[in-house]
Amino acid sequence: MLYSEQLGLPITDNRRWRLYCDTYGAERWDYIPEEDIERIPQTNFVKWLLRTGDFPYPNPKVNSSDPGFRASDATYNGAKFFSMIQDEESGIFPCQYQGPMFMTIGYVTFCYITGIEIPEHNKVEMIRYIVNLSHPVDGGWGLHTEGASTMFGTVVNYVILRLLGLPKDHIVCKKARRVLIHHRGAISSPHWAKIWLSLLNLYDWSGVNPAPPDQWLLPYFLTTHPARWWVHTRSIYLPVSYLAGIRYSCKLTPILEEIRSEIYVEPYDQIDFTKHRNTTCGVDLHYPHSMALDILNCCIVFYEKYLRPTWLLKRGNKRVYELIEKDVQNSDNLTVGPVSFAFSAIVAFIEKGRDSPEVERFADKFKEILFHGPLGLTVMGTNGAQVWDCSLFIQYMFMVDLAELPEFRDSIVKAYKFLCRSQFTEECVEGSFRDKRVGGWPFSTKTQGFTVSDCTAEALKAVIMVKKSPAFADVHDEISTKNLENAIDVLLSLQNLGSFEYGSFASYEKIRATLLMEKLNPAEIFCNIMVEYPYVECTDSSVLGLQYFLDNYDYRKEEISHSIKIAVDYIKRSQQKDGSWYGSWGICYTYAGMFALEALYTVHENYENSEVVRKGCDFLVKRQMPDGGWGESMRSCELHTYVNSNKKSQIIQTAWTVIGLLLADYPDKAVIDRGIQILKSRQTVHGEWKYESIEGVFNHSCAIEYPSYRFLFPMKALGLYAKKYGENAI
Ligand code: LAN
Repeated sequence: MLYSEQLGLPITDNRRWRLYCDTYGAERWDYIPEEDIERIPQTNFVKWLLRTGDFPYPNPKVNSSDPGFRASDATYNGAKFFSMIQDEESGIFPCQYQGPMFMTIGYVTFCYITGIEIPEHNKVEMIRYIVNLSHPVDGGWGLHTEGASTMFGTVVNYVILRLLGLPKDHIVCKKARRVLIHHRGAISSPHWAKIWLSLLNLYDWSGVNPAPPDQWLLPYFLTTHPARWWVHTRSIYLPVSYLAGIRYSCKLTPILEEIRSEIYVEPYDQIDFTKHRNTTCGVDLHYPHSMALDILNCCIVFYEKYLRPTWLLKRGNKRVYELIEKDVQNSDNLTVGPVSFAFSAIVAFIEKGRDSPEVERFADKFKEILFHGPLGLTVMGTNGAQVWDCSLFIQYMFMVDLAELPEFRDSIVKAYKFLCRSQFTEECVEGSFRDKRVGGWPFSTKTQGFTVSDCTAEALKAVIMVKKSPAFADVHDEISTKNLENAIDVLLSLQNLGSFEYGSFASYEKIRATLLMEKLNPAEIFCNIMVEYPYVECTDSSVLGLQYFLDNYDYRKEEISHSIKIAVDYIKRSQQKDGSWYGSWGICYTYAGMFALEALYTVHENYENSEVVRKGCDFLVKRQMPDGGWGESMRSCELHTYVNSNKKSQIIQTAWTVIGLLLADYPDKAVIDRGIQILKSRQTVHGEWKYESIEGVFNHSCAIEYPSYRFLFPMKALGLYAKKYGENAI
């Protein structure tokens, strides 16, 4: 029983929720009137997700309890199940891309400040979500859904609950307050929480470390110029600098006054906020400030207080708003992610007013990042994972020889057409500090507008697979060869050529500034956010895409070969002494290990002929758990050392490892058999794999769910295994 149910909290009627996905993959939930329930049927995905009944469970090809049930049957059943939850209209695989517990505060703050009413059904479900994810022991909230309670998680979610109407004396609030007080109250919130609280007039800007808008007036050649920062960081600090510059706080209301009296240890009026710029609760402090940052902050505080003329601040903010407008244009309002989106929306409100079309548009676009699920409604980590999931689905279906079966044709065509529609066809507006993007692919949707290196490479490979298959001749023309060449141009332009990171790929852009900029990371809770970094997984995927193109087309052949060569050199260089690779976007060494081994397989390196592959496999094999599978904890990402999951293995890490070992041609089949056994035994009769544990991560500290992974990777592992061992497969 869910915690919200135990507490008797209100709940909406799940039969009334509908999810609409448009052709470009935007996902919007709607709560329809009761009388329309029969008239407007729920999609399979919604029936399955919300368990509202009559989900058409596929009949298994061979029943898993049957003694003759083999890995190939498990692959088939898995693929069958997964294709049942594809959205018929758009071809995407919708999912609640959740994990971070600091996204919803943006929506609630925006609505509170602007006075926009949150619909009652949203309120009810947002409260349910937060309550259901409170920590079972202390009642606080973590940085992410599976983390221990932190000040950041607890303070922002507490404020949300109170603003949404949960009374102060509710047991959930009482427990959360105990956590807050235990950690010295909201003065010890990390930087981002202090910003949200200041906007809500629950904290004073004098206690927030500075983010001056004037830095946007500096010349770009300076290595610290904000346009050289990682897209997420610059997109967030852009509107934040505006808000901090004018020290914006909303009007103080009775409810805010109440909250002020609840989240601090001492009375609000007696707090000297200037003393707490650097007060951060120990549990939040993953990455403490450098001395350089502290000194710099002192100088900026002095500058802002005594030196900066008002006209300069105004000019800075004017420039910032121009850039926000460009960001809005380039991303159909979404900006790169929900955090920057909410801050930008608040700036638009200040600039244009409540009734402006700009603010209306922001308010409307929130619907594309809010997602309902069995635990309730939340703002997701991005506006979805559409392109990424479709790319992996198509590829893996081909790799396991299922794509060309008539029963899967429709699914493949839909996902493929979605990818064809999602490639960028327009450049960003001039002067927005963005690279050429025509030909690239994003992680989520075309309208969001940000190229990601590995998403481009994986989508390119998926599209070519369909284009090369005679079974899909009728849809080959959905995308031209020229478009594929454009993708290659984008990909090649993204490769880093600096001496340290030579040959690698970062996430959205080339590395634009020295990695030493990290010394100025003000966020306290995240690592590696200031600039782009070389990522081994992004480099691996790029090798896959580039090599696949090279094998099938005749464009820029020499440059592509060279690019692959230096990328592979980077992959080898980034292997650690013990044979492992650190994973930045999945948990953790098993994820990066699989990607690296697949990239090396692509260039024909295997256990037999490559020392690097041998070490990579041996590292993973040593971590096999007594039950025969693999399981890694989020602690791996934080501690930078392999940490097993509690007690039993996980399907996700088992699948990742098995894929790596299979592609590396690891010689001991018995090791792989045991992993395969785990994947088979954890599958339901219908071909489903149930959620076990969170799969993804970012910035070393925050976990995020990839709901499609528990279908995609086991399918790939089982299918590759069945293909390789044929008669000898179990
Ligand atoms: C993502 C999600 C996808 C992910 C992959 C494509 C898997 C990866 O290989 C490259 C990086 C990328 C695109 C990525 C970057 C960071 C994101 C956008 C996220 C992990 C989802 C949420 C996260 C974003 C930074 C959250 C906002 C928080 C901040 C600390 C700025």
